[in-house]
Amino acid sequence: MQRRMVAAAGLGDIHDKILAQERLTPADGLRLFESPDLLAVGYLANLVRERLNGRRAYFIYNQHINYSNICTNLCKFCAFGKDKSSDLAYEMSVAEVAAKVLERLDEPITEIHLVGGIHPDFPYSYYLDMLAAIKEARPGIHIQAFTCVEIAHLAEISGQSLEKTLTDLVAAGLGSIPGGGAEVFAPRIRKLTCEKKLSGEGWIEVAKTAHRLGIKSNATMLYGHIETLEERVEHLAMLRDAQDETGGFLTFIPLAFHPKNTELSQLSRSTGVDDLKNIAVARCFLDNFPHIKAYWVMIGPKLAQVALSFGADDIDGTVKEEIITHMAGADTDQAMTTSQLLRLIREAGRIPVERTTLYDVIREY
Ligand code: V47
Repeated sequence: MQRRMVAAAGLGDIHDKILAQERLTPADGLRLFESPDLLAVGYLANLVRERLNGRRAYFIYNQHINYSNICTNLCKFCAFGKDKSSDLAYEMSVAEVAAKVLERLDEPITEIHLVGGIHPDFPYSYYLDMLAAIKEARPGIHIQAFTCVEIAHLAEISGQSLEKTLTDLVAAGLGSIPGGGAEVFAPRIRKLTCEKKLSGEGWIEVAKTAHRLGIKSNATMLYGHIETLEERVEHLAMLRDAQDETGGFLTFIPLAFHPKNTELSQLSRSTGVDDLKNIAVARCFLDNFPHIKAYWVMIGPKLAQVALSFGADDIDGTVKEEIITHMAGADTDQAMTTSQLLRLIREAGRIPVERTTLYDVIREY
């Protein structure tokens, strides 16, 4: 029956490729994005998802800390970054960051997700001290910190190579790198929305350098603003090529653009169909990525739950104190409890698995 549904959607040849574990071309990726048949695309993605991850759905007990929103890039799609002179600008001292960690020592947090803007004045030592202070406050914790954009900035201010910078960061406590800052790699999009930001090639270079040093990282794509479907596929193809070279990416997270309080506030929010398509096409196209994450903060817990049958095998985590998306108008909660996550996953017919950052299993429920 499914075979007939996929054939009726004109995707029979892509179905055959997926069954044969044959790589999809960019033209195939584009056809999946263009297909009006969400269920057919979702069915294909679910085949890949279940082949790679069975019925498991991962989550993590994590804490987000955004050490400062002061940023020199001021990207048009971002409501978080502020000029130093803004009334809404803030920065945390190293002691304040450590205090945030100490506040929650009674919770079984396994990961700190630590990112911020491109600060004009913080010295290199601030970043190393911050990692060390977090480790001192909570020695067993895994710190997933600094997007590739921040790492390129740290290399610049330290006057060192990317390799040496990453080695310093790991020595101070860095465990892995989150997927932010990728946006859409196409130069056209970067020029129109984030001209000052590290280029797409630069982002990939930082990720690949980290991978060569044994540091794992994630990847994202910010969709639903002014990018074309071709540019989305191009972005995915660049990630797939990089992953072929290094194998260091853990998970891909499509990020739904939230327009409120941004310079693109005239745009509308993404639709549910587009949110699910981004998950599903990514799952079909990124055949060398072990995981695809439906970040509930961005698409809402209800759609993230449905996404677990459209290619996603991870729903992120407890999060707590999410700022970046909420500044841009997200109406989701700022945190979820383990029991809320378990309920979402179980009702989706999946097996909840609490994981570490590196996808080691802590507990299968
Ligand atoms: O880098 C900025 C994006 C990212 C908006 O690696 C926006 O596991 C939507 O990368 N609407 C930060 N998105 C979030 C991020 C992330 C989140 C959760 C898990 C992981 C992971 C990574 O959010 C930024 C930027 O790409 N962003 N502004 C906005 N208005």
